[in-house]
Amino acid sequence: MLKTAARSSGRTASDIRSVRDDFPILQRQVRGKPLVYLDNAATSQKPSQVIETLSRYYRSQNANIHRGVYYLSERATADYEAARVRAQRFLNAAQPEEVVFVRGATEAINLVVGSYGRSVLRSGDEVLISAMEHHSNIVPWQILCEAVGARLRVAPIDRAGTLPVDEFERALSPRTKIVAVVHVSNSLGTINPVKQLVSLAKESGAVVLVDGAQAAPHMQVDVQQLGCDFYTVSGHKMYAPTGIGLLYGRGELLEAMPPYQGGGEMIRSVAFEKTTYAPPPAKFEAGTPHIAGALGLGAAIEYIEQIGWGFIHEREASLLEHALERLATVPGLRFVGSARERASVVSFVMDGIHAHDIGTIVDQEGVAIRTGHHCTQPVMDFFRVPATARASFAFYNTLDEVDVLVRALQEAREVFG
Ligand code: C6P
Repeated sequence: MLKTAARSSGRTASDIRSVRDDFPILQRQVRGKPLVYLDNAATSQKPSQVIETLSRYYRSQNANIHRGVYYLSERATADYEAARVRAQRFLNAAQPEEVVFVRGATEAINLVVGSYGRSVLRSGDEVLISAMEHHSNIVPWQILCEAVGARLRVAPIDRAGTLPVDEFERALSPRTKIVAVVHVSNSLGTINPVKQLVSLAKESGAVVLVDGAQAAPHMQVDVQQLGCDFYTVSGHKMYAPTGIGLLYGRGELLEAMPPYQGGGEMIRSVAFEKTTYAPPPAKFEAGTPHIAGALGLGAAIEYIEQIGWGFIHEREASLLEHALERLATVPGLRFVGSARERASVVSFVMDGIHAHDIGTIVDQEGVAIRTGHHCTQPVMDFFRVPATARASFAFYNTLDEVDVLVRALQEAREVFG
C-alpha cells in the first residue's frame, strides 16, 4: 500500500517526501553524500511495494506455475495470470492473451523478429526503422534482413532530434512489410508521434512494432488507440524487477505466428512425428518464466496506478523544465536533442570534457548519470559526438537533486577550465 500522502488527491510538497520513502535505496549515501539517482532511463529504482512482493513470493508462495495441482502451484499460477490481466489493462490490450511475458524490451523485439519477421519477410522486402532507434531495435532486424535478403531502411532524424513525418512517409513503400519505431528515444528524450506514424504505416500495408521501453514509465499507453500491432515494455525501467517485460501483440497475429522458442509449457501435444502448439500467450512462454518478476511487474503497475499519471506528469515536467533551465547556465554545456515533445531525459556534452569524465566527476558528489552512446551509436554519429552525458528523471527526483548535478558540473568546469 502507498503511504497516505501519496494516495491523497491534491498533493502537496510533502507528498514527494512520502513518495521517496517508498524507495528504500533513495535513503542511502554513496561516497559520503546522499545518493542522487538520475539514471532512470537505464533502470528505475524499486519501491518497497515491489520489493515486498518478491520477498513474499519467495518466502511463502514459491512454486512453479501451470504444472502443479497442489495449493501453492495453483496460487502462484493465479497470481501470475492476475499480473497478466493487470498488464493487459495497463496497456489497454483487448485480451490478456495478447500480453506475453518476456525478459525485457530486447527479448520482446527479438521475439517479433524471430517469429513474425522470419515467417513473413522475403528477399526484396523492406523493414523501416528510424535513425533514433536503440540497438535492440536495429540489430535484430539487421540480422534478419541479411538472412533473407531484405533491405533495412532508415527514416532520418533532424538536428533537433525529431523524426520528420514527411520523410518517414517518403521512406514507406509497397515493399515495406514491417515498421519498427521507438516511442520515446532513450538518448534524446524525443517523444515520437507514434499514432500518426502507425496510421501512415498501416495505410501503406505494413505491420508496426512500437518500442515502448522508455514510454511506458512516463505516459499512459493505449495500444488500441495507437493502432500498433506490437508494443514492447521493459519492466525494470518502470519500477519492476530486472528480467521481466511485456510484449503486446495483436491477437490474430500472435495466433498465426510460429513459436519463438520450443520447450515445456508452449505445446498442446508432443510426439516424435509431430508437435502441436498451445495458443498464445503460452506458445511464446517456453520453460519456467520469471514468476516472481511477473508478480513484481504487477505490483509496479499497481504502484504507478496509485501514484497516478497526473502526479507523474506534473513532477517529471517540472524536473525537465528546471533541468533545462539550470543546465543551460553551465558554461560550455551543449544539449544534444531539443525536441519540443520530450520525456524527462536530457543528453548533453561539455566543451573540453569527455562525457565519461563528466560521469566520474559528478559521481564524487553522489550523482548517478549515464555516460556513453546509450546503445544508440547511430544517434551519436549523427550528432558527431562520441558520447553524451545523460540525466534521466523519475517522479521521485527533486529539483534540489537537479541543483546538485548542476553544481557538480560547474565545479567540473572550474577544474577543466
Ligand atoms: N535502454 C538505457 O540506458 P531492456 O533492458 O532489454 O528491457 O530494454 C532495451 C531497450 C530498448 N529500447 C529502448 C528505447 C531502450 O532505451 C532500451 C534500454 C537503456 O537507455 C539501457 S541501454
